[in-house]
Amino acid sequence: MLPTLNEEEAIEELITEAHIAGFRKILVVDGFSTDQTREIAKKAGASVILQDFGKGKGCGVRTGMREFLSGTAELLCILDGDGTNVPSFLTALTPLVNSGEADVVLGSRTRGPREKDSMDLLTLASNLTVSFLLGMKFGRIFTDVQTGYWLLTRRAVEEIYPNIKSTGFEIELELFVKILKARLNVAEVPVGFRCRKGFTKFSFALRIRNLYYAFKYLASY
Ligand SMILES: Nc1nc2c(ncn2[C@@H]2O[C@H](COP(=O)(O)OP(=O)(O)O)[C@@H](O)[C@H]2O)c(=O)[nH]1
Ligand SMILES: [Mg+2]
Repeated sequence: MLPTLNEEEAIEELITEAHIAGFRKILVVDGFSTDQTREIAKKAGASVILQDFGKGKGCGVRTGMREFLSGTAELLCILDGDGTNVPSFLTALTPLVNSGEADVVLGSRTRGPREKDSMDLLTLASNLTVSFLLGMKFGRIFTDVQTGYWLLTRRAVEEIYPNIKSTGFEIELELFVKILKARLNVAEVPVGFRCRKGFTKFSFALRIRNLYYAFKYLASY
């Protein structure tokens, strides 16, 4: 699943990469882009749906999870649709779930090879800090809980989907805490991270909003 909002510069190449990496079904869940994202994604061979529940990335991810649950696939992969995430890193992780070692795999961008200037120092520091503090709540060390790279088994999606309420960028924080609270087996593996195409939708105001959620989850779990 690729959540998208105005990603016409990135989406075609990303879908091609995902096909090459071996993804069988590519679902773009679009947040009412005003550019050519949906048209380009369809032409590139993806299934494209519009998100429900309202505005924001969280609504997109929830719509994608619901769509996944209505089908028969065993594994759900989530990747950002902006060209920063490299699909082949996720397909390389499937043995971890196929062997039963993990129900959920997170791709850690802070531990993996990062293209120069793909993540500024402040974002890197805040990702590491929030990950460390939230991980400690569950007695584990994590390095990138706000990652866009997720691999989930059907069992994991079935378990957490009914409890996921996020509308915006706090979705990753919520996925993380609910997955750990459900005592699913979680593995974290380094993944590559590239410079974005187009422009970020994670504005300063939305960053502050996410900080609020980080404190909220730190206080309540
Ligand atoms: N479906 C959907 N996707 C969104 C929305 N907002 C952002 N995204 C996607 O979520 C991913 C992460 O957003 P991005 O702008 O790259 O944030 P950043 O990675 O934190 O800078 C990208 O693939 C965006 O296109 C939204 O409202 N709906
Ligand atoms: Mg991004």
